[in-house]
Amino acid sequence: MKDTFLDANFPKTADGRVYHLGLRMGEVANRIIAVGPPSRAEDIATFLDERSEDLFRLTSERAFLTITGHYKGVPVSIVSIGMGNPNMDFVVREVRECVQGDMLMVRIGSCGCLDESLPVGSLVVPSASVAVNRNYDFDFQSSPSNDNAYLISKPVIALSTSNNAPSVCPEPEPAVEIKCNTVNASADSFYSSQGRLTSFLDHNEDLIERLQARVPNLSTLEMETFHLFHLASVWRPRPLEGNHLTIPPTNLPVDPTISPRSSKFTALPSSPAQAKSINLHSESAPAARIRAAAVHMVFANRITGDFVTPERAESLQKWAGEKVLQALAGFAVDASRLHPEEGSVWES
Ligand code: R1P
Ligand code: URA
Repeated sequence: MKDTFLDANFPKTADGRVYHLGLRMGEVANRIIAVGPPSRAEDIATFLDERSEDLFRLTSERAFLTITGHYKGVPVSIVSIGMGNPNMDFVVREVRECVQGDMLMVRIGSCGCLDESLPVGSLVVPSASVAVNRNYDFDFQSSPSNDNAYLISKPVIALSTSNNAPSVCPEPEPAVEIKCNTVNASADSFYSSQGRLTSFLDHNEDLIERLQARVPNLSTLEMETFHLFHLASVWRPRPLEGNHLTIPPTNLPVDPTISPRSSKFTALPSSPAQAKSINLHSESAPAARIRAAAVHMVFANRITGDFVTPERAESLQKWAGEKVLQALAGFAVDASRLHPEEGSVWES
């Protein structure tokens, strides 16, 4: 860590960069695709309007990658978040601090599928998700039964399925089988909490059957969607002192690697005159909100035991990426609910 951070509650550099993603206001757009690996982010970024070398790219010290550009003229960001609910937590909370107005976040992630009829290489669009967590109070060393070894939460719904939010369920095409309106389970591990058997005392031999019995319409298992849906449902705009957040003008060194280096992208406020006072919570505007959705790519079918080929995985993530970009860009959001273009990295 090379930077000086100012506030233990929500650490930021003097020029407003958040601790783990390295972003600041104006570098991430209201419409966001969240993916696991950086290669998926780069694959999807090939559909953006800009030439690759002209896109805003920021890699944080913690390896979160943010790419910001336009899709058919609409500002979008693609964020590579790594794996698991803790990483999703960093992303949702820190992006939220860096963008004014609504946040529309769609996760495109791989999953294991519990529906035998859906082959690897299919897409699933869940409308709800439950959390599956290892119960650390359970006696893993000597319990004779598996009861309560895993905690299964009640479902939280995707905000895409209600209230004028973007539909990310694409029209069916012969090339890709798609199933919508299923239920997902987000586990706190790839192995034990998804019922995979290894050499550890996990008490999970019957976990998949238990999940299927407990959760109607359960279709996919992965590791981030529940937390995205949950945070979207519990976020409320926080009144700030004086209703304004002022980004101080500093040129302090920061850790993130930002490209392109020489363009306007690195020139966010650099003189006192350019320092912006952003009105985060105007009383006249309806409260900002987070809308969340997920598209799951079936990489593993847990019933048949099949696993996707690398070629199919790559073509599927590009196909899904383009469909989600279309859905996000096509979803109308009033300009008053969007981050101001002026001073942003997507300013034309
Ligand atoms: C496990 O292999 C990872 O793959 C899935 C899981 O949620 C977990 O992050 O998602 P991604 O393909 O988006 O990483
Ligand atoms: N990602 C997961 O979390 N589980 C799978 O089975 C495949 C991808």
